[in-house]
Amino acid sequence: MLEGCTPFPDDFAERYVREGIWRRETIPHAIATAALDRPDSIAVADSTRSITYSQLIAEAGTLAALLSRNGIERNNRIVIQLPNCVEFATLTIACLEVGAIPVMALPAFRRAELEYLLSFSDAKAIAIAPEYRGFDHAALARELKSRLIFSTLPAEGCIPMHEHGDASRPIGSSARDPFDVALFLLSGGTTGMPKLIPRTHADFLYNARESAAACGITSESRILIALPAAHNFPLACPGLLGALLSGARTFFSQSTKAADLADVIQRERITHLPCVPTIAIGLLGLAESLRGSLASLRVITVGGQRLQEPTARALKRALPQVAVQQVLGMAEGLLCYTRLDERDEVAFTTQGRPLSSADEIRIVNPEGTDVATGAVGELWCRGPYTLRGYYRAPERNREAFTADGFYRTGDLVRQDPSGNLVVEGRIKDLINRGGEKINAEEIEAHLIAHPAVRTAAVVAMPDALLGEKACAYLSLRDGDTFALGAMREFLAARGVAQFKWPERVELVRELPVTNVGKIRKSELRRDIAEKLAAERAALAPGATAPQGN
Ligand code: OOB
Repeated sequence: MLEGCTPFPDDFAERYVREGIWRRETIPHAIATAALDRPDSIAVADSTRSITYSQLIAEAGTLAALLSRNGIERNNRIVIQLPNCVEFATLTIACLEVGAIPVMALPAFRRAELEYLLSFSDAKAIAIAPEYRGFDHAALARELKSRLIFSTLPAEGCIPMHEHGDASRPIGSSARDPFDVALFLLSGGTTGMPKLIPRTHADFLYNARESAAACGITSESRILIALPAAHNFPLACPGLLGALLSGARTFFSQSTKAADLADVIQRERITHLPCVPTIAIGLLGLAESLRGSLASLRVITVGGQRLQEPTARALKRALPQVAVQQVLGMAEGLLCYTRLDERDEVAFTTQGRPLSSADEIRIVNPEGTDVATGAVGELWCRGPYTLRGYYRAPERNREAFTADGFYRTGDLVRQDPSGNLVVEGRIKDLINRGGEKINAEEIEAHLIAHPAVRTAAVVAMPDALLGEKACAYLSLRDGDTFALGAMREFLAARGVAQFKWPERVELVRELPVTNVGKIRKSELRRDIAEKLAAERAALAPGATAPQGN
């Protein structure tokens, strides 16, 4: 296996192969095989163009030749920072064909994240759209001195993806080890900087195929990818990969606005929508007249963050023809889905049960002992598509994995009588902002780099639409000031992606600490939740203005 990665132990690998879970097949080979069955069906589309399965394979083939011509070869890492577009699909397949390892990055990433990813993964190239949402990605890529920049459109210093000769590499022809690393996903992160998650061809194919089955994807399905495609959920749960393997059609959207989605759903007759609760809430907010445009939808799969039961019920009421499905997933592997034939009660109130009969889960107390059935504990998992170690992170791996290979998810769950899991909280230090994960430690490290800041703690505060937002508790050096606006400017100047910027600052003399000096974040979370509730109450109609004395 690739240096820096932890292989599955032989006995597990042999069992997964014996049971037909892992096949001796690579991702490009599997996609090329699916394409042969339906060369003229539309495979992927975005707002500018659509391509058939045979065109998908042909374009990926020319891109693979372009990569080779530019010296990209087996095991070279390439950071893919593309918006949702056809090239995301063709370039990813091309990389996998030449054996280059995509590092899946979000378009929202800026200098800080990209600098880290390029250097940590030792990437030989980056792939971008020159400009996206008003940001000059080409200029940033040049500034980062990426060795090679591939771009969707011509731009200074970049190799355009669409100007290449007739050379082509047949997709699915290279012999590669299906049990070796195909790509790197990013971890939501717990300590320090986000970790890289190695996913193998065999495990990722299984992940996508089984997900497609659990979500009822067939060759007739049309799936709308509106979440950033670099995430595991829209990429392979079942996402783009599950759709390609099933001969279905994928439509990429760069907008997550409800009205835009309704428009695409109607025009493209979309059947499947993977989304986060925030998007589901947005769809519910559409005027009654627009809801008719969602008539083609059959399955809405909601995950990334806990879906509240009233939202699930409201979705079903608004769209009776739709199956509301929940998924508890993670880039690290384990996926739990509520099944499509589940009773409403279960589908509305739980986050699903493990996808595979080979998934092993434990729910444990802080001592690592299994809790009583139905009690809340930390979720641990091990299985045919769950990683055994992060890339080049031996220290983190010692904390995140048990000696016998279970991954400690940091999620607090309980198992309901139907066997499905309910997420009750977490012990990991992150903020889940509309499904996007913000690593508290990463932001705190930026904040304490400011001369005014003595100590910083970033915690989640409740938000009706996004579920959570980040709030920064800061203790400043005597006489200094540091307001929200200044903090955001500071984070922008440091090149931190905007979705990670705290949306509120609370200045305190001292942060509350335990007797071993650890910051009591639970106290801060309670404090900010109370403050927000009090502020809401004060704003509510009928609230009496505070009386002066
Ligand atoms: C998905 O993946 P990540 O890696 O961005 O985040 C994983 C974490 C989980 O450990 C859990 O804390 C949270 O996101 N989460 C949920 C959830 N789904 C994910 N928390 C509550 N309810 C849910 N339904 O988020 C992801 C990956 C693949 C499929 C779906 C989601």
